[in-house]
Amino acid sequence: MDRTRIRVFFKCSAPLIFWLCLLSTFFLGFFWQTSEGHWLNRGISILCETQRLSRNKTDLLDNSPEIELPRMVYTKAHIFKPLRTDVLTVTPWFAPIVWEGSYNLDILNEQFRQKNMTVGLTIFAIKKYVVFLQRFLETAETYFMVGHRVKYYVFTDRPEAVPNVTVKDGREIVPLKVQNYSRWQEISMRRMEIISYFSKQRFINEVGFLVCVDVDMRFNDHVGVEILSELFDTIHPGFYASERKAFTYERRNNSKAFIPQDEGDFYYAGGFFGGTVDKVYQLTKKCHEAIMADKNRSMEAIWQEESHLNKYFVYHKPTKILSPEYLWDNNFGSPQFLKKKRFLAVPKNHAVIRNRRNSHLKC
Ligand code: 5GW
Ligand code: MN
Repeated sequence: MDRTRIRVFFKCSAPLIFWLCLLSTFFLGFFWQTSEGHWLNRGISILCETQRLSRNKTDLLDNSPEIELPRMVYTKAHIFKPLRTDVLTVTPWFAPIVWEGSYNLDILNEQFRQKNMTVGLTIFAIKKYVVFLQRFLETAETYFMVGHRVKYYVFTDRPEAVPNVTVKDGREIVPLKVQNYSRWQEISMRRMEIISYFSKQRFINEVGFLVCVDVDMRFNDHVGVEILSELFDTIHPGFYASERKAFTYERRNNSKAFIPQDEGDFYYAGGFFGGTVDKVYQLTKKCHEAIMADKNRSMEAIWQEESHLNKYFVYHKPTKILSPEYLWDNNFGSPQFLKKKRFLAVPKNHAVIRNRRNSHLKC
Protein backbone atom coordinates (compact mmCIF):
# COMPACT_ATOMS: atom_id res chain seq x y z
CA MET A 1 0.00 0.00 0.00
CA ASP A 2 1.40 3.36 -0.92
CA ARG A 3 1.51 6.44 1.27
CA THR A 4 -1.28 8.38 -0.48
CA ARG A 5 -3.78 5.55 0.05
CA ILE A 6 -2.93 5.42 3.75
CA ARG A 7 -3.36 9.18 4.03
CA VAL A 8 -6.77 9.02 2.30
CA PHE A 9 -7.87 6.20 4.58
CA PHE A 10 -7.08 8.21 7.74
CA LYS A 11 -8.65 11.36 6.37
CA CYS A 12 -11.94 9.52 5.79
CA SER A 13 -12.02 7.58 9.06
CA ALA A 14 -10.74 10.32 11.39
CA PRO A 15 -14.22 11.63 12.33
CA LEU A 16 -15.37 8.03 12.86
CA ILE A 17 -12.43 7.32 15.22
CA PHE A 18 -13.11 10.57 17.06
CA TRP A 19 -16.77 9.68 17.67
CA LEU A 20 -15.87 6.13 18.68
CA CYS A 21 -13.42 7.44 21.30
CA LEU A 22 -15.99 9.87 22.66
CA LEU A 23 -18.65 7.16 22.88
CA SER A 24 -16.36 4.66 24.65
CA THR A 25 -15.26 7.29 27.18
CA PHE A 26 -18.92 7.97 27.92
CA PHE A 27 -19.72 4.26 28.39
CA LEU A 28 -16.63 3.65 30.52
CA GLY A 29 -17.61 6.53 32.76
CA PHE A 30 -21.18 5.26 32.99
CA PHE A 31 -20.02 1.79 34.07
CA TRP A 32 -17.64 3.22 36.67
CA GLN A 33 -20.51 5.11 38.16
CA THR A 34 -23.01 2.25 38.27
CA SER A 35 -21.12 -1.02 38.57
CA GLU A 36 -20.85 -1.75 42.31
CA GLY A 37 -18.12 -4.22 43.01
CA HIS A 38 -16.46 -3.86 39.58
CA TRP A 39 -12.74 -4.37 40.04
CA LEU A 40 -11.94 -0.90 38.77
CA ASN A 41 -14.59 0.59 40.92
CA ARG A 42 -13.42 -1.40 43.91
CA GLY A 43 -9.88 -0.18 43.41
CA ILE A 44 -11.08 3.38 43.35
CA SER A 45 -13.31 3.05 46.39
CA ILE A 46 -10.51 1.41 48.39
CA LEU A 47 -8.32 4.37 47.51
CA CYS A 48 -11.02 6.79 48.63
CA GLU A 49 -11.67 4.78 51.82
CA THR A 50 -8.03 4.81 52.88
CA GLN A 51 -7.84 8.49 52.18
CA ARG A 52 -11.02 9.09 54.16
CA LEU A 53 -9.78 6.97 57.06
CA SER A 54 -6.43 8.65 57.22
CA ARG A 55 -8.12 12.02 57.09
CA ASN A 56 -10.28 10.98 60.09
CA LYS A 57 -7.22 9.79 61.95
CA THR A 58 -5.54 13.10 61.29
CA ASP A 59 -8.63 14.89 62.56
CA LEU A 60 -8.39 12.75 65.68
CA LEU A 61 -4.76 13.69 66.14
CA ASP A 62 -5.57 17.37 65.92
CA ASN A 63 -8.76 17.35 67.94
CA SER A 64 -7.93 14.89 70.73
CA PRO A 65 -8.25 16.71 74.06
CA GLU A 66 -4.98 17.73 75.56
CA ILE A 67 -4.32 16.40 79.05
CA GLU A 68 -2.55 19.16 80.89
CA LEU A 69 -2.00 18.48 84.57
CA PRO A 70 -1.82 21.37 87.01
CA ARG A 71 1.35 21.99 88.99
CA MET A 72 1.64 19.27 91.62
CA VAL A 73 4.30 18.83 94.25
CA TYR A 74 5.26 15.31 95.22
CA THR A 75 8.27 13.08 95.80
CA LYS A 76 9.39 11.75 92.47
CA ALA A 77 9.76 8.04 91.80
CA HIS A 78 13.25 6.56 91.91
CA ILE A 79 14.49 3.68 89.81
CA PHE A 80 16.32 2.09 92.76
CA LYS A 81 13.53 2.66 95.26
CA PRO A 82 10.62 0.42 94.32
CA LEU A 83 7.47 1.62 96.04
CA ARG A 84 6.72 -1.84 97.42
CA THR A 85 9.37 -4.53 97.82
CA ASP A 86 7.29 -7.08 99.72
CA VAL A 87 4.63 -7.79 97.10
CA LEU A 88 4.29 -8.20 93.34
CA THR A 89 3.13 -4.89 91.82
CA VAL A 90 3.04 -5.85 88.14
CA THR A 91 1.99 -9.05 86.38
CA PRO A 92 4.10 -10.71 83.67
CA TRP A 93 1.70 -9.16 81.10
CA PHE A 94 2.41 -5.69 82.54
CA ALA A 95 -0.87 -5.15 84.37
CA PRO A 96 -0.42 -3.18 87.61
CA ILE A 97 -1.39 -4.87 90.88
CA VAL A 98 -2.82 -2.16 93.12
CA TRP A 99 -1.38 -2.00 96.65
CA GLU A 100 -1.27 0.79 99.20
CA GLY A 101 1.87 2.86 98.56
CA SER A 102 2.21 1.84 94.91
CA TYR A 103 0.41 4.82 93.34
CA ASN A 104 -0.02 8.57 93.62
CA LEU A 105 -3.71 9.34 94.03
CA ASP A 106 -3.36 13.05 93.20
CA ILE A 107 -2.02 12.27 89.74
CA LEU A 108 -4.64 9.58 89.09
CA ASN A 109 -7.50 11.79 90.32
CA GLU A 110 -6.45 14.64 88.09
CA GLN A 111 -6.13 12.37 85.04
CA PHE A 112 -9.56 10.87 85.70
CA ARG A 113 -11.22 14.25 86.29
CA GLN A 114 -10.16 15.29 82.81
CA LYS A 115 -11.98 12.32 81.30
CA ASN A 116 -15.21 13.77 82.73
CA MET A 117 -16.70 10.32 83.37
CA THR A 118 -19.23 8.82 85.75
CA VAL A 119 -18.59 5.53 87.54
CA GLY A 120 -21.42 2.99 87.81
CA LEU A 121 -21.46 0.68 90.84
CA THR A 122 -23.72 -2.37 90.50
CA ILE A 123 -25.02 -4.26 93.52
CA PHE A 124 -27.66 -6.93 93.94
CA ALA A 125 -29.93 -7.02 96.97
CA ILE A 126 -32.42 -9.82 96.39
CA LYS A 127 -34.71 -11.08 99.14
CA LYS A 128 -33.07 -10.83 102.59
CA TYR A 129 -29.93 -9.21 101.21
CA VAL A 130 -31.65 -5.80 101.25
CA VAL A 131 -30.55 -5.63 104.91
CA PHE A 132 -26.98 -4.98 103.72
CA LEU A 133 -27.89 -1.90 101.66
CA GLN A 134 -27.92 0.77 104.36
CA ARG A 135 -24.39 0.19 105.62
CA PHE A 136 -23.08 -0.53 102.14
CA LEU A 137 -24.35 2.76 100.71
CA GLU A 138 -23.43 4.87 103.77
CA THR A 139 -19.84 3.61 103.80
CA ALA A 140 -19.63 3.97 99.99
CA GLU A 141 -20.49 7.65 100.39
CA THR A 142 -17.53 8.01 102.76
CA TYR A 143 -14.94 5.98 100.83
CA PHE A 144 -15.96 5.12 97.26
CA MET A 145 -14.82 7.42 94.42
CA VAL A 146 -14.92 10.47 96.67
CA GLY A 147 -15.05 13.67 94.61
CA HIS A 148 -16.27 11.90 91.46
CA ARG A 149 -19.67 11.27 89.88
CA VAL A 150 -21.21 7.92 90.85
CA LYS A 151 -24.39 6.02 89.97
CA TYR A 152 -25.35 3.24 92.36
CA TYR A 153 -27.36 0.71 90.36
CA VAL A 154 -29.24 -1.35 92.95
CA PHE A 155 -30.82 -4.47 91.48
CA THR A 156 -33.55 -5.74 93.77
CA ASP A 157 -36.86 -7.57 93.82
CA ARG A 158 -38.00 -5.11 96.54
CA PRO A 159 -37.37 -1.52 95.34
CA GLU A 160 -39.51 -0.22 98.24
CA ALA A 161 -36.94 -1.66 100.66
CA VAL A 162 -34.03 0.35 99.23
CA PRO A 163 -33.09 2.74 102.07
CA ASN A 164 -33.18 6.47 101.58
CA VAL A 165 -29.48 7.20 102.03
CA THR A 166 -28.50 10.82 101.35
CA VAL A 167 -25.84 11.05 98.69
CA LYS A 168 -23.46 13.88 97.79
CA ASP A 169 -23.75 16.10 94.72
CA GLY A 170 -23.17 14.26 91.45
CA ARG A 171 -24.10 10.93 93.01
CA GLU A 172 -27.36 9.03 92.63
CA ILE A 173 -29.01 5.79 93.79
CA VAL A 174 -30.88 4.05 90.95
CA PRO A 175 -33.10 1.14 92.09
CA LEU A 176 -33.73 -1.36 89.29
CA LYS A 177 -36.36 -4.04 89.70
CA VAL A 178 -35.44 -7.62 88.86
CA GLN A 179 -37.15 -10.92 89.54
CA ASN A 180 -35.94 -13.19 92.30
CA TYR A 181 -34.90 -16.78 91.78
CA SER A 182 -35.69 -19.49 94.29
CA ARG A 183 -32.20 -21.06 94.31
CA TRP A 184 -29.42 -18.91 95.77
CA GLN A 185 -27.02 -20.27 93.17
CA GLU A 186 -29.34 -18.89 90.51
CA ILE A 187 -29.51 -15.46 92.21
CA SER A 188 -25.74 -15.31 92.24
CA MET A 189 -25.24 -16.54 88.66
CA ARG A 190 -27.99 -14.46 87.05
CA ARG A 191 -25.99 -11.38 87.96
CA MET A 192 -23.95 -12.02 84.81
CA GLU A 193 -27.05 -12.04 82.60
CA ILE A 194 -28.51 -8.94 84.22
CA ILE A 195 -25.28 -6.90 84.10
CA SER A 196 -24.74 -7.78 80.43
CA TYR A 197 -28.33 -6.88 79.53
CA PHE A 198 -28.24 -3.53 81.35
CA SER A 199 -24.78 -2.69 80.01
CA LYS A 200 -26.17 -2.73 76.50
CA GLN A 201 -29.54 -1.17 77.30
CA ARG A 202 -28.51 1.52 79.72
CA PHE A 203 -25.05 1.65 81.27
CA ILE A 204 -23.25 2.29 77.97
CA ASN A 205 -25.18 5.59 77.68
CA GLU A 206 -24.71 6.67 81.29
CA VAL A 207 -21.30 5.71 82.65
CA GLY A 208 -17.70 5.21 81.53
CA PHE A 209 -16.73 2.47 83.97
CA LEU A 210 -18.61 -0.22 85.84
CA VAL A 211 -17.64 -1.65 89.21
CA CYS A 212 -19.58 -4.81 90.12
CA VAL A 213 -19.47 -5.94 93.75
CA ASP A 214 -21.14 -8.08 96.41
CA VAL A 215 -23.54 -6.28 98.72
CA ASP A 216 -22.72 -8.14 101.96
CA MET A 217 -19.78 -5.76 102.36
CA ARG A 218 -18.80 -2.43 103.83
CA PHE A 219 -16.23 0.14 102.76
CA ASN A 220 -13.65 0.66 105.47
CA ASP A 221 -11.01 2.77 103.68
CA HIS A 222 -10.37 4.63 100.43
CA VAL A 223 -11.45 2.95 97.16
CA GLY A 224 -10.95 5.37 94.27
CA VAL A 225 -9.95 5.82 90.65
CA GLU A 226 -6.77 3.78 91.15
CA ILE A 227 -8.93 0.68 90.60
CA LEU A 228 -10.17 1.75 87.16
CA SER A 229 -8.90 0.17 83.96
CA GLU A 230 -10.32 -1.57 80.87
CA LEU A 231 -10.83 -4.85 82.73
CA PHE A 232 -10.02 -5.55 86.36
CA ASP A 233 -10.64 -8.05 89.12
CA THR A 234 -9.54 -8.63 92.69
CA ILE A 235 -7.30 -11.37 94.03
CA HIS A 236 -9.44 -13.53 96.31
CA PRO A 237 -8.37 -13.08 99.97
CA GLY A 238 -8.31 -16.83 100.51
CA PHE A 239 -5.84 -17.65 97.73
CA TYR A 240 -3.33 -14.80 97.27
CA ALA A 241 -0.38 -16.99 98.23
CA SER A 242 -1.67 -20.30 96.85
CA GLU A 243 -0.10 -22.51 94.24
CA ARG A 244 -2.13 -23.21 91.11
CA LYS A 245 -3.16 -26.67 92.22
CA ALA A 246 -4.81 -25.18 95.33
CA PHE A 247 -7.00 -22.76 93.34
CA THR A 248 -10.63 -23.85 93.52
CA TYR A 249 -11.06 -23.57 89.74
CA GLU A 250 -13.60 -25.86 88.05
CA ARG A 251 -11.64 -29.06 87.38
CA ARG A 252 -14.30 -31.19 85.64
CA ASN A 253 -13.48 -31.01 81.94
CA ASN A 254 -17.10 -31.28 80.81
CA SER A 255 -17.87 -27.84 82.28
CA LYS A 256 -17.34 -24.66 80.26
CA ALA A 257 -15.51 -23.29 83.31
CA PHE A 258 -12.86 -26.04 83.22
CA ILE A 259 -9.29 -24.87 83.75
CA PRO A 260 -6.48 -27.43 83.42
CA GLN A 261 -3.98 -27.87 86.27
CA ASP A 262 -1.21 -26.10 84.37
CA GLU A 263 -3.11 -22.89 83.53
CA GLY A 264 -4.29 -19.80 85.40
CA ASP A 265 -2.56 -16.85 87.05
CA PHE A 266 -4.54 -15.92 90.17
CA TYR A 267 -7.73 -17.02 91.85
CA TYR A 268 -9.95 -14.02 91.21
CA ALA A 269 -12.92 -13.08 93.40
CA GLY A 270 -16.42 -12.99 91.94
CA GLY A 271 -17.30 -10.25 94.41
CA PHE A 272 -15.34 -7.35 92.88
CA PHE A 273 -14.73 -6.92 89.16
CA GLY A 274 -15.21 -4.18 86.61
CA GLY A 275 -13.93 -2.21 83.67
CA THR A 276 -15.17 -0.09 80.81
CA VAL A 277 -18.80 -0.81 79.92
CA ASP A 278 -17.91 -2.57 76.65
CA LYS A 279 -15.36 -4.84 78.36
CA VAL A 280 -17.74 -5.67 81.23
CA TYR A 281 -20.45 -6.37 78.66
CA GLN A 282 -18.22 -8.84 76.83
CA LEU A 283 -17.16 -10.55 80.05
CA THR A 284 -20.64 -10.89 81.56
CA LYS A 285 -22.15 -11.99 78.25
CA LYS A 286 -19.52 -14.72 77.77
CA CYS A 287 -19.90 -15.90 81.38
CA HIS A 288 -23.69 -15.99 81.09
CA GLU A 289 -23.51 -17.98 77.85
CA ALA A 290 -21.10 -20.45 79.46
CA ILE A 291 -23.38 -20.79 82.51
CA MET A 292 -26.36 -21.53 80.24
CA ALA A 293 -24.37 -24.04 78.16
CA ASP A 294 -23.48 -25.87 81.39
CA LYS A 295 -27.09 -25.68 82.58
CA ASN A 296 -28.27 -27.32 79.34
CA ARG A 297 -26.04 -30.25 80.20
CA SER A 298 -27.23 -30.24 83.85
CA MET A 299 -23.89 -28.88 85.05
CA GLU A 300 -23.20 -26.14 87.55
CA ALA A 301 -19.63 -24.99 88.11
CA ILE A 302 -18.20 -25.50 91.60
CA TRP A 303 -18.28 -21.77 92.51
CA GLN A 304 -20.98 -20.79 90.02
CA GLU A 305 -20.23 -17.50 88.19
CA GLU A 306 -16.89 -17.11 90.02
CA SER A 307 -15.62 -20.26 88.26
CA HIS A 308 -16.67 -18.88 84.86
CA LEU A 309 -15.12 -15.52 85.64
CA ASN A 310 -11.82 -17.24 86.46
CA LYS A 311 -12.01 -19.18 83.19
CA TYR A 312 -12.61 -15.96 81.23
CA PHE A 313 -9.56 -14.31 82.80
CA VAL A 314 -7.24 -17.16 81.79
CA TYR A 315 -7.77 -16.17 78.16
CA HIS A 316 -8.64 -12.47 78.53
CA LYS A 317 -6.06 -11.18 80.98
CA PRO A 318 -7.19 -8.29 83.20
CA THR A 319 -5.49 -4.97 82.48
CA LYS A 320 -5.30 -4.20 86.22
CA ILE A 321 -5.50 -6.38 89.32
CA LEU A 322 -6.65 -5.28 92.74
CA SER A 323 -4.80 -6.64 95.76
CA PRO A 324 -6.82 -8.30 98.55
CA GLU A 325 -6.92 -4.86 100.24
CA TYR A 326 -9.97 -4.39 98.02
CA LEU A 327 -11.80 -7.48 99.20
CA TRP A 328 -10.90 -8.66 102.63
CA ASP A 329 -12.57 -10.82 105.22
CA ASN A 330 -11.41 -10.54 108.83
CA ASN A 331 -11.61 -14.33 109.08
CA PHE A 332 -8.30 -14.25 107.20
CA GLY A 333 -6.64 -12.18 109.97
CA SER A 334 -4.36 -9.15 109.48
CA PRO A 335 -1.15 -10.14 107.65
CA GLN A 336 1.85 -7.76 107.56
CA PHE A 337 1.66 -6.97 103.84
CA LEU A 338 -1.94 -5.80 104.14
CA LYS A 339 -1.61 -2.08 104.89
CA LYS A 340 -5.30 -1.32 104.41
CA LYS A 341 -8.60 -3.18 104.58
CA ARG A 342 -10.58 -1.12 102.15
CA PHE A 343 -13.65 -3.26 101.51
CA LEU A 344 -14.65 -5.76 104.16
CA ALA A 345 -17.04 -8.70 104.26
CA VAL A 346 -19.86 -8.15 106.74
CA PRO A 347 -20.18 -11.27 108.88
CA LYS A 348 -23.43 -13.01 108.00
CA ASN A 349 -25.83 -14.30 110.59
CA HIS A 350 -25.94 -17.82 109.22
CA ALA A 351 -29.24 -18.63 110.90
CA VAL A 352 -30.94 -15.73 109.13
CA ILE A 353 -28.91 -15.40 105.94
CA ARG A 354 -27.49 -18.63 104.63
CA ASN A 355 -23.79 -18.60 103.93
CA ARG A 356 -22.95 -19.91 100.54
CA ARG A 357 -19.45 -21.18 101.33
CA ASN A 358 -20.81 -23.19 104.26
CA SER A 359 -23.82 -24.49 102.41
CA HIS A 360 -21.51 -25.59 99.62
CA LEU A 361 -19.27 -27.49 102.05
CA LYS A 362 -22.29 -29.24 103.51
CA CYS A 363 -23.28 -30.60 100.09
C1 5GW B 1 -28.50 -16.14 99.50
C2 5GW B 1 -28.14 -17.33 100.09
C3 5GW B 1 -26.97 -17.95 99.74
C4 5GW B 1 -26.16 -17.33 98.79
C5 5GW B 1 -26.53 -16.12 98.18
C6 5GW B 1 -27.72 -15.52 98.52
C7 5GW B 1 -28.09 -14.22 97.94
C8 5GW B 1 -27.12 -13.46 97.26
C9 5GW B 1 -29.40 -13.64 98.08
O1 5GW B 1 -30.34 -14.20 98.65
N1 5GW B 1 -29.63 -12.38 97.59
C10 5GW B 1 -28.65 -11.67 96.94
O2 5GW B 1 -28.90 -10.52 96.53
N2 5GW B 1 -27.42 -12.23 96.75
C11 5GW B 1 -26.41 -11.46 95.98
O3 5GW B 1 -25.38 -12.32 95.53
C12 5GW B 1 -25.76 -10.43 96.88
O4 5GW B 1 -25.39 -9.31 96.12
C13 5GW B 1 -24.53 -11.15 97.36
O5 5GW B 1 -23.53 -10.29 97.83
C14 5GW B 1 -24.14 -11.92 96.11
C15 5GW B 1 -23.26 -13.16 96.35
O6 5GW B 1 -23.76 -13.97 97.40
P1 5GW B 1 -22.99 -14.06 98.78
O7 5GW B 1 -22.46 -12.72 99.15
O8 5GW B 1 -23.87 -14.70 99.81
O9 5GW B 1 -21.79 -15.02 98.46
P2 5GW B 1 -20.43 -15.20 99.33
O10 5GW B 1 -19.57 -16.12 98.50
O11 5GW B 1 -19.81 -13.86 99.51
O12 5GW B 1 -20.85 -15.79 100.66
MN1 MN C 1 -20.52 -11.91 99.55
